[in-house]
Amino acid sequence: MIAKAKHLLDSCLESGGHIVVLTGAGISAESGVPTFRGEQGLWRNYRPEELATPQAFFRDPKTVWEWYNWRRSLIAECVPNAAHHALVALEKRAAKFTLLTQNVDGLHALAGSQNVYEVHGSIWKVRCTNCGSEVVDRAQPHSTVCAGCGGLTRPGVVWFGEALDEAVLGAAFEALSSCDLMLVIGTSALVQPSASFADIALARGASVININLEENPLVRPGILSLLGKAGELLPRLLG
Ligand code: BV8
Repeated sequence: MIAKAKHLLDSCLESGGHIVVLTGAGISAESGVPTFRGEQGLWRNYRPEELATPQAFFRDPKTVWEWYNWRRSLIAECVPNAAHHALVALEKRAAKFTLLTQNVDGLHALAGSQNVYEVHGSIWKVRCTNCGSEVVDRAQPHSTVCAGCGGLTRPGVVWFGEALDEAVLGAAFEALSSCDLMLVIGTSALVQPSASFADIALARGASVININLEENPLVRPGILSLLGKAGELLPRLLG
């Protein structure tokens, strides 16, 4: 299977095709960042879907900020792994390359990836719920009071039930509309609209390679799936 995937990748690189990559929490797992649906995904008996919502935040901003500050302090200690670095090398070799990530940890940019779209926002961004100002702030823990207007601040991420940033989603659809090869890496492919990106690429006639530790809904005919760790498979795929 990996030989077939390698052939698809090498042909796309040789023909100057557009490679679009979608990553999920699984690509950061080997860096020590807990995945959403793995056993570490639970936090003090809460489930992410219960905390990562505007309702949960406005009902109990203190608890939600505690969860984000815990994640920020944990992610601050994490460094990019071989999978992140492999994508940096791939971007340098590709004629056209777009990286869409569901992750909010910032590890792709830290590794050196350039054309990155954080479709679910960034845990390092903080937005005021009153004046809307948004800053990148790595202070630990982050103050919940806006420096500008004194309003309540929230993490600059997209919660369940919230629309993705229009410009970012537009850029993602734009990239998918000209995609020749799509790599989907480390995602349970359950969260919409990212979970539908592979189908958009297929409809456009692109080839799709799914790299994940375990089976996900993308393990199906028409998609080439490689099951295993991204940190091991990606470096092998890129030779
Ligand atoms: C929206 C930011 C509309 C916060 C996150 C259509 C159909 C059904 C449902 C919906 C739909 N449209 C909307 C919904 C509702 C919802 C949704 O999809 N719900 C799901 C649960 C059914 N979607 C939304 O609400 C989205 N908004 O569509 O808006 C709209 C329009 C107009 C007006 C209003 C609304 C917004 C979704 C964004 C939610 N925010 N994160 C934060 O991070 O704190 S989602 C969250 O899940 C993370 O971003 C995470 O990345 C994402 C997806 O999870 P994964 O990345 O896949 O992570 P997971 O743990 O699940 O899986 C990891 C995988 O890696 C596993 O499979 C594992 O096997 C593998 N793995 C582990 N280790 C490795 C590995 N693989 C390789 N190597 C390894 N070493």
